[in-house]
Amino acid sequence: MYNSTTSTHPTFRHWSIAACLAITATVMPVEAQDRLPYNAVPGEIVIGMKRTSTSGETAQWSPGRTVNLLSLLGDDARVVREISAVDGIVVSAPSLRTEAEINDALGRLSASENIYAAERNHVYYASAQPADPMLDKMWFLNKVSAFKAWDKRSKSPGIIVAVLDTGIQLDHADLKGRIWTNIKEIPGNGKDDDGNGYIDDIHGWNFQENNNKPGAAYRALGLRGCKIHPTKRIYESHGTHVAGTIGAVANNNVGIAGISHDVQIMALRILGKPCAAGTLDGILEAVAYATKNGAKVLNMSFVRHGSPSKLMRREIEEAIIAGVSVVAAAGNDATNNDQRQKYPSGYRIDGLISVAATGPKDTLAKFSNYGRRTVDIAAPGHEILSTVPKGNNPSKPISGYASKSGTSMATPIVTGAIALMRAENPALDPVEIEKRLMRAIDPLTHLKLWVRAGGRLNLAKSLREAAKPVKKGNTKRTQTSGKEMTQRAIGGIRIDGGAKHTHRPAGQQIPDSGNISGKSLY
Ligand SMILES: [Ca+2]
Ligand SMILES: [Ca+2]
Ligand SMILES: [Ca+2]
Repeated sequence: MYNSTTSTHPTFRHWSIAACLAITATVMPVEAQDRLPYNAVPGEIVIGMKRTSTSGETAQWSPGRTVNLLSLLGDDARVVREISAVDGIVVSAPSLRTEAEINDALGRLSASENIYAAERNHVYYASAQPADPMLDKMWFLNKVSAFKAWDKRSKSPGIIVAVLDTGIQLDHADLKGRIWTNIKEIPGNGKDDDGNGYIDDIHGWNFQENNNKPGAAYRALGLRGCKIHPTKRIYESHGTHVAGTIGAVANNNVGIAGISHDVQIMALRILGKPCAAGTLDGILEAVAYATKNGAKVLNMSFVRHGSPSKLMRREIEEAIIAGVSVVAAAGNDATNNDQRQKYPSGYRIDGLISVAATGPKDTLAKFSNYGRRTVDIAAPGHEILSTVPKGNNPSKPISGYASKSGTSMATPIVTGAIALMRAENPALDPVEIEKRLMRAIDPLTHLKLWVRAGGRLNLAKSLREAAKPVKKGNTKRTQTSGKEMTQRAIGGIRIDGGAKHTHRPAGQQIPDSGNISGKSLY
């Protein structure tokens, strides 16, 4: 703090009392979850002098000139404090009220020969509060205690997350540097350099069209009944939306922040035209590809009603045995999955986590499927803001944002949480990850009826659970474990012990009766 008796700078001496008072008023702790109601301190201007010597100590700012300069800011302008390290001062100018008045004064100050710059006193936040302008609209971050979690860990740069979905806009401004790159493959030489069976697979693979372009396709607009619009075309957006929720770049002053601020997203395009559908063959190949090429989490925001696939079950089991966590959407039919199975979320395999969706009031979203035995956990899935490709240029999409609702949107929130957990404690296998994730929920009475965990994801608690050391040989069932399956011989995988039917009780309030915008695709 400025002290008038020891200052070597006579210019500031007579403003010292005002400086002390003002400092008391402006220096305040910024809680991690709070934001100030302004982005610059009202009425405050920071003035920095030009450097006139290499030491930077000698500001050629005479007292007379100072008075003249400050008079530009009004009669009641006063120095709030000195920033001696940069030969500068903070000035309060309460009479400058409008944006135009402030800009005019800043312009005239900056034109002065001795002043290097005059600027608004902008507010910055601790890194756990990312500087992404759309953060205020991401209601679900507070709900899952993301800000608290990010104080502990916000990045998982070594973790590869495979997104099995539509294509992803690989050059989206908020996904820059977050798309996995296969460093063992030389791009564009027509050879399978790493011998993994895929030629020039740099960021993943397009299993829909069997090529190395897993970007978001510009395709005919889908209509009801999987018909397509005769002329109108659109970028597919589901995969980009999922990818952004998992790992959009934080602190880049653009758009949103992903659950993990640094992660590698492997783009595996298994869904596509005509109605954002995929087929078993592509999914099997994609699961195998992800497993062989280092993924630690698979995001499966898609679903099929009806009979299970033995092939897919085996592929998922093998992925989990190889150390890959699998996260799958429960589906959006508002039905009981214990009675009417959906896959892949319905495979009752430890290490595969099926996800229901909740809304801002922490109640089950009205579209969400549920099942006390076959749906594991709930996470926010209503009006989730994330990245999407936009525009009408078929060769270059615009980086956009949109809100979508669905268990497809809840699933990547859990996936992002698992990426952070796996970075926090690399010793955890998928079975252990699931146990700890289920244990770390916020218990909610009404969700006991709908999901096995009886609650909603809590990111901060999940990270705390993840940090605990692994107890060797601990096979005790967790309190929330209700899969009641027999242990298989290998890898902690359990097989289905038979589903007990549960019904949505009559009179139970159906939550989130507000408008659900965006398409609930799966
Ligand atoms: Ca290859
Ligand atoms: Ca190659
Ligand atoms: Ca961002």
